Amino acid sequence: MSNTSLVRPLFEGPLDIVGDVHGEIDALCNLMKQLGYSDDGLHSDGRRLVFLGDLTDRGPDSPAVVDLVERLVSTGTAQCVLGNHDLNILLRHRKYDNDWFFGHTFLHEGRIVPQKLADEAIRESVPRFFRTLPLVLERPGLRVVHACWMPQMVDVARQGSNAKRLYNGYRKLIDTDNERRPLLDDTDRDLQHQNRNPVKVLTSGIEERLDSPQWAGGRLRHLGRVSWWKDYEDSEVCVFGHYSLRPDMSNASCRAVCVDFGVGKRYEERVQPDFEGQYASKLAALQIPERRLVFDDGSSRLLSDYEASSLAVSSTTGIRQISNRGLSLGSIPDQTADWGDIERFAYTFDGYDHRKDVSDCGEISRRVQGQYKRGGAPMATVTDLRIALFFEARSAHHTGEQPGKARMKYIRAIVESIRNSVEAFRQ
Ligand SMILES: [Mn+2]
Repeated sequence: MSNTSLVRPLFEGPLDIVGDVHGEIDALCNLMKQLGYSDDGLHSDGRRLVFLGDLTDRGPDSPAVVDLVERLVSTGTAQCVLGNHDLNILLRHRKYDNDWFFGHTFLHEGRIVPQKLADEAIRESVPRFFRTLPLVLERPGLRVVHACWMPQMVDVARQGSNAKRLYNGYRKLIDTDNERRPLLDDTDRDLQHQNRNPVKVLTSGIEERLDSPQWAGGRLRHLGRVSWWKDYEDSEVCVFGHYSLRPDMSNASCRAVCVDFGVGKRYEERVQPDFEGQYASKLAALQIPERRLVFDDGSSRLLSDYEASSLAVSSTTGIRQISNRGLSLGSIPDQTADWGDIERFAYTFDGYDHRKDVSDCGEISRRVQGQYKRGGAPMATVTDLRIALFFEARSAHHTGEQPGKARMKYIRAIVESIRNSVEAFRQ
């Protein structure tokens, strides 16, 4: 039986999680090629595509993007969550940049934006596909949502199976509440509709009243987006889109990673007088477990160490990772712990994922050992201490022997130094 909840299981195995496409079919085809997918969305290494939603609007060919993604999803080679633009089409809400769906040309600052317009058949088929999309995908250690993870809202969505019905139900409820509170102004009412409706929160995030209104998306806005990821501290990594970052930026907090690098702004780039075919905006995919961002122009970069430490699963062992920031005293083995406990803890930080290669880890390990021999307590960064500990676990694994008495003394000294650092950090 197929799962119809709005919160569904995410694919297992290695993934390429693609940011907002916004009708940019060429960028999507290029990105799929860069990632090594066939036109049918198949990958020789068994990797799979996951789309973060916002497939449509702004770009030249929204129908082609929906067509492609629908084909991949229906054959089970890809998954996709619903974005706010997709939601608007599902609800048939006409917005500034979804004229194409209603068969009208898109005018931006007085200029026609070239777009494939929908006909009656497309106006039937696109919402029919969007109706089948979940709001959230999840697996142990990893979450996927278009805009914002908020546990209470995810719990509500878990009980629902129809995003349109859930949206309309909350819309009515909030309207009724607002009517009972005549002192609310329009901005208050908008805030209620944004922040209390689970479908709105998951697809477009939480918002707050702005001190001074700002012009965005063709209208004056009194609400601004809240950077919810700065307070996101769950151990599960959350991958999301929606926030249109500059490609050289990363807003990733400790455990939340945004994969939207503004390809939805290409229609504006194309009409710049000095435009010569080189886009500043990019379409990206986040590779899991590699933690590499791959862009449609073929460039790529690894998330920085700080971001990397947030990622869920070790690429060597598949064991769930705990970032330095996520270390609690309770998660660090105490003096009575045996090798088994310490080994388990050692594997919560994959040294190979944090350094270029094995010899790098060996170098760090030798440095930490040198300090231990000189002074008893190794003094190093928590990252280096954990790399040294990971190195011990790998050495024991390769020799097939548990560390001897002297070795255990050294290993316990590393663990104690980690504990001391975390304790000092907490004060
Ligand atoms: Mn969006």
